[in-house]
Amino acid sequence: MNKNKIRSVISFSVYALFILGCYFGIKWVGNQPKVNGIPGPLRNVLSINERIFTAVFSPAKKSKEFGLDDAQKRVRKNGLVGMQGVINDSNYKLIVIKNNLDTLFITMDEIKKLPKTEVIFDFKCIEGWSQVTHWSGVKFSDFAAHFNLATKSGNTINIEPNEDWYKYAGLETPDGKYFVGIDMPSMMQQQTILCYEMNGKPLPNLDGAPLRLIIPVKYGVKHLKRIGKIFFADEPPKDYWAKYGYDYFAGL
Ligand SMILES: Nc1nc2c(c(=O)[nH]1)N[C@H]1C(S)=C(S)[C@@H](COP(=O)(O)O)O[C@H]1N2
Ligand SMILES: [Mo]
Repeated sequence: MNKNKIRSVISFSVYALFILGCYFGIKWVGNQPKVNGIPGPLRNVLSINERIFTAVFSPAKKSKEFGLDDAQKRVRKNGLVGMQGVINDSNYKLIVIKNNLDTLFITMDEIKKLPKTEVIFDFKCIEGWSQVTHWSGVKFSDFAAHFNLATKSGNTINIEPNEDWYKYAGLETPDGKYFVGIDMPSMMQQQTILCYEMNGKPLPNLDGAPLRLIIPVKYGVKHLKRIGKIFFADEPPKDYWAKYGYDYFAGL
């Protein structure tokens, strides 16, 4: 064989080995035990992402905000899981499980008495669309400080990440059909709000009335509409879309 032929044989073999490697590699990943709906090795990549994000995440860092004129007047209504029927302020109480011994039932009047903040940001859905939208409500960190939530001591004074914090908050619709789990640093971030107004007006039913989560550091999937219950845990609470293989952290 001349030099050129040898070169062709070598490059063909390398190529063939590469293809075989890919084939068996993908097969191997696909055959690994599933963790939360996707093969373990892929889940590990997502978990590593989550660890890196969490390590560099600071609640002091803000998502980009926009002006009033940038905000869409016609806001998309996307996910409708857990949104059957209508709930008014008057027949609503937010259930907050502080810990095993203590559950609060909080009215919209109590929530609206707390300082109001607004946020105008680029709302991004994992499906690919985004729009600048305008929301108002109470900062979750103010709400937590007022009712002494999210901490094991039941004395919520420090909004910087600390050992006293539970690691996660879990939120669910009143019917329990849609649910999310969120890491506490993102929950306590200063732009995360329990929201009851959109474009300066009471939140329309399908946008999440009477109360929804707005959390600009996360993709849309985490912005739970119509909050029925909030609880705290050190283990990741169940999460609707993570169950189908989406990234649990869903950070931006
Ligand atoms: N209760 C409830 N909240 C939900 C969903 C849902 O299906 N049910 N979908 C989520 C998803 S995927 C997105 S993108 C946003 C959409 O919010 P919007 O309808 O206000 O645009 O809501 C989130 N919150
Ligand atoms: Mo979404």
